[in-house]
Amino acid sequence: GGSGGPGTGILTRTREKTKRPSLYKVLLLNDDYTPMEFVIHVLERFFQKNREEATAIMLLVHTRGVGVCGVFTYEVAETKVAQVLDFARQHQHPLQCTMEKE
Ligand code: TYC
Repeated sequence: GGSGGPGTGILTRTREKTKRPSLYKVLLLNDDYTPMEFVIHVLERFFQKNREEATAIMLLVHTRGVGVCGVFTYEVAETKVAQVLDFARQHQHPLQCTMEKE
């Protein structure tokens, strides 16, 4: 429905339909140098995966080249990517992480 701005005489349209936020997949990319154990640790630490889930995702990335760590709103996905890249650089691993609109 529409409503007027108070006392302005200007009519503005009020949108009542709830919009869901767009979601983004955070992806891990394979490389030849990052240790498997480090990737598992990243998945546990930043994506709340248990050891079994983390190992499965790591192996999928290792064999297929890319894999989904989780799905988040834009800001959360952006933060996760930055955290993973920072952490990998701190440990001098070339691990790559990116995001993609779902
Ligand atoms: N391919 C790496 C190795 O053999 C392991 C690895 C898995 C690296 C997943 C990155 O996103 C990755 N040590």
